[in-house]
Amino acid sequence: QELTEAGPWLAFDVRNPAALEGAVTEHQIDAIMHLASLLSAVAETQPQQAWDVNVNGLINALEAARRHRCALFFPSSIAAFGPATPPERTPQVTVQRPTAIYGITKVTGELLCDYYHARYGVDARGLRYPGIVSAKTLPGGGTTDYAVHIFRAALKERRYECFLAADTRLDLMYMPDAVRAAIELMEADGAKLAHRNAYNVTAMSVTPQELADAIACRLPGFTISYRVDPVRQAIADSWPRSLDDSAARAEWGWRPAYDLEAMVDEMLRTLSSG
Ligand code: VAH
Repeated sequence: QELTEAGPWLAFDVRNPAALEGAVTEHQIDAIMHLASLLSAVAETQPQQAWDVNVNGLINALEAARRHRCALFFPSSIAAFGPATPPERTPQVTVQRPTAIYGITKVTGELLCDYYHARYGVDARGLRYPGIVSAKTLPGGGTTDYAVHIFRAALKERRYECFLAADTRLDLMYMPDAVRAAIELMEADGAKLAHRNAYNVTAMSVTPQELADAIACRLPGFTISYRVDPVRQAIADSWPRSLDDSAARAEWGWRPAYDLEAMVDEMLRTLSSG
């Protein structure tokens, strides 16, 4: 409800090019923040639909941006890397051979955004986000969803059963940092963006056990248990354990504001206040 009261809104399917273009012209859109996507775990249950939504939806947005001279933001992901990628301090430019369909759509998206920039001059820019943790919205079908569910379970039941193994190290970012990163990238001087599609960005590299320990420090008695989901564990194991985001820091001044401790404090405070 908070979102629908925040301003004008329209519901349509991104696979419908006419509907997407109509929204752009009706509201004189000058920048498309194209976030529509099936996430990693749910995409594995329907890979053809994931391609349709994630790639054909993006092409529709890029075409609208081309025809109406809009800028475009595209959220790539650490999922755009795969098992052959160096997993520690993953470089900005390195091997990208993801093995999950979600990551394949993200690499494809990065290449399409670069193509539309080079071929048509579309001001397309992107970020390779880590797992994003939000107090405002429940996640849907992602491999890093545990990092959101754990907070609500801790407050409600003082326990959480995690679908990833205790030592599964992944990059995470608190939602306010993720939103600010997109805005700062879109407002940056385009002439300085050597890696515009898409920048590694991160805020912390965390395991489920480390996140649980940080919560337990604030909620005495909270316990975590593990029942590993082999599908999501295989996806997580194919991703980097930590990103090198030095290119984003150098080219447009990226700096995260929330580390693990600050995120846990604010997530618990926000969810406790209802
Ligand atoms: C997912 N939350 O889990 C997304 C994200 C890095 C993970 O892309 O699929």
